Amino acid sequence: MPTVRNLKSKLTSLMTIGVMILCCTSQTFGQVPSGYDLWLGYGKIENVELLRQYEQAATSIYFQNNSEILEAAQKELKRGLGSMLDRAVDFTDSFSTANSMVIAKKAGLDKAIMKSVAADLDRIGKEGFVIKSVQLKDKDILVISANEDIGILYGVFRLLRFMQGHKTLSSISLVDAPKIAIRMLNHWDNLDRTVEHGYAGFSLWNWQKLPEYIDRRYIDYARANASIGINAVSLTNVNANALILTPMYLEKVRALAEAFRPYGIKVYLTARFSAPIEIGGLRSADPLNAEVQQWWNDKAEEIYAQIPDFGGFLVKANSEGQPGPQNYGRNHVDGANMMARALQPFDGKVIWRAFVYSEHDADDRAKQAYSEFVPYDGQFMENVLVQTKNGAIDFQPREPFHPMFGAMPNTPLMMEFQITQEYLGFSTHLVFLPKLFEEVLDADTYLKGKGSTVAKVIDGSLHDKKMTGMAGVANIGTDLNWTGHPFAQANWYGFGRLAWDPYLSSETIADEWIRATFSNDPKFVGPVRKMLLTSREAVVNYMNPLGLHHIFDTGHHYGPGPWVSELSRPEWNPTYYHKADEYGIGFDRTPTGSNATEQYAEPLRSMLNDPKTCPEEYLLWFHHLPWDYTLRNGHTLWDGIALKYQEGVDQVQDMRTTWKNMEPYISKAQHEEVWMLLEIQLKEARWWRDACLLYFQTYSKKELPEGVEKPTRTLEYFKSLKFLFAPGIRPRWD
Ligand code: GCV
Repeated sequence: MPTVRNLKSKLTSLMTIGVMILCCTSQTFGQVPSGYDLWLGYGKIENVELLRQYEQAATSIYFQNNSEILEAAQKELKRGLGSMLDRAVDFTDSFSTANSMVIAKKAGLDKAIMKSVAADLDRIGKEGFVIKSVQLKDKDILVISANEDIGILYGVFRLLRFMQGHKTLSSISLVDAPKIAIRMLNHWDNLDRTVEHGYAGFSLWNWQKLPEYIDRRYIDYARANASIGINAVSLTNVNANALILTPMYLEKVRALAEAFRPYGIKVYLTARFSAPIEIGGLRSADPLNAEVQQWWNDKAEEIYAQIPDFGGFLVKANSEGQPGPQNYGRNHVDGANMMARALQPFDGKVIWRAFVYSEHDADDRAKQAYSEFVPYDGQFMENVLVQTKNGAIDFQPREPFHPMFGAMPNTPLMMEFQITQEYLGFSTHLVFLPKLFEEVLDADTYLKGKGSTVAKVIDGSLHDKKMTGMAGVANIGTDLNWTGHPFAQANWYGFGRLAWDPYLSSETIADEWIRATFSNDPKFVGPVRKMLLTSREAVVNYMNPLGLHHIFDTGHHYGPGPWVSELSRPEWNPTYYHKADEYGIGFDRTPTGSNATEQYAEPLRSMLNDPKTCPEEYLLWFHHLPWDYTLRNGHTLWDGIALKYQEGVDQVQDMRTTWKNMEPYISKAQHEEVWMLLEIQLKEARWWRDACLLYFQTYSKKELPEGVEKPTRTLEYFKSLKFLFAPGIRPRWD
């Protein structure tokens, strides 16, 4: 049996070898060193006219710096401008009319400047900023101002991005503030540094070297987050280990919190419900037991003594075998409120996850979270947010929005997106997720009439809520480029941008990211933007077209497994979800089936209930239909499914063609890296198409329509594939 020490040293040597390989070979193969910079590479400005303009703005920069956040902002400006202008940049701390740029909080602004920005400052709250070209004594001065330090930091990052996008500064006027309060990354990082469903190496958190050793990456991670407005991170897996709450780990958490604080980021931890037993020596974790309550009160006090701005607890309880209040005959309100009471004196939050389903409940899994949580609306304490996945099953390539959104008007509902690509081809497939996020946020719940979008639930405007949040399950690890696939950086970036403003378009986000990361050349930006924007539909087509879902291979979710039917829990089997038989395919969630549609408001409910009005992208999510059912384009359902799978493969081919043509605009190494990944993506898209069609064909008994390539392998071959060591699941060392 491997010992813990054994395991640690194996991990360390594997990582060292990994880094060595990457460093030695990255010029020709694998990850490209410049990928480390993310979207903060600040490439030199070559355009003479722009350069002159930016130079002019940077001639004399008044920067009022008197806090660690402002220090971070100033350093970033120095770094960003220095790199883009290719010269050292200095600051002055004495204001004069000779300044070309003025960066100061409201309280430190010159009266004349103040006049020009006062009204803006009044409407941007604590985290917003103003960037404006202001005329002073016939001279244009670029002003960045805010009410608080953090607004200045966000403003600096925005100005730099503005320049990275090669935009002109003349008459610039940007006034912006986040629309969501808690903008958070959820790391599913284990204490042994494996990452559940992580595909970019090991966990960033080097628990063994903390608290003394502050890895440079912690700072760069914080910079990247702050640049897109992320202000909260939960460090540990929701499948939690209670040890993180012990003194030995808390001092390490404190060191991370201190590293992140200058970037406006609060640290949260996942709290294992049974911690009072596991590390507290109690015999129970019953939330109504006075000793248990006292244990959590004391724990909160202990944490805040070390980390005064600690964010709070993220909790997965009574879900997939995790302990929770139901183990003691109590409910989610009892559990969440017990922790909320402990955190309340310190302004801490409880983020209680609604990802629950039970094998003992024969009802449709898609209905269970709603049934379990909606009756508790209004009963949670004020510092509790209920975190709900975007869809009712589990981060599928496409899901209808979760019906809980909008259905709990008296409870803050926090969105949980998954940035790591558990069901989207891992970090090997190029899939631009802001397109998926945007689709969910734009979806209309109709709960308060037309236009009651999910975005309005999340930003609190639908039910007038101040406490709001959006979380993304991080796709970040120790890989040189952080996210495995260089384009997966766009998903981290895009998540942050949408958490800041859930109304941003995926097109804007793609455009910003491409320019900041690669190039401003229109011959590159245009085609690559188009490639990003179609990539999500491609993955839906070659994995789960027309509303099919959860037909992934078991546990690791790598590749297709529609045939899997013998797992112990019914709702873990793909056959539970597609229900293919000789008659047809799909899950009947209308009143003739599970009636999950009743959880949606009218007129959406009726629209979904009728296959003729149900959007076709959700058809088999809500309906079980015959193989010869006629789709809107006139194809039979069987032909339509087959053609969609083919379309997905063709779209990946197109992505490759696009990328091939991009060779002149980026480095050879950058090009090669993505090219190799697209090759794998194409291979795996074909695998999905062939395996699924061969399997479903055993029921449809129909030929593949014209235009669909014939599989070159048998169904038995695909079924025989086993992936004991697929990434994202805990490695086995024996
Ligand atoms: C962290 C899915 C994943 C699990 C994950 C769970 C969750 O079921 O496969 O690995 O657990 O979601 O979100 O809690």
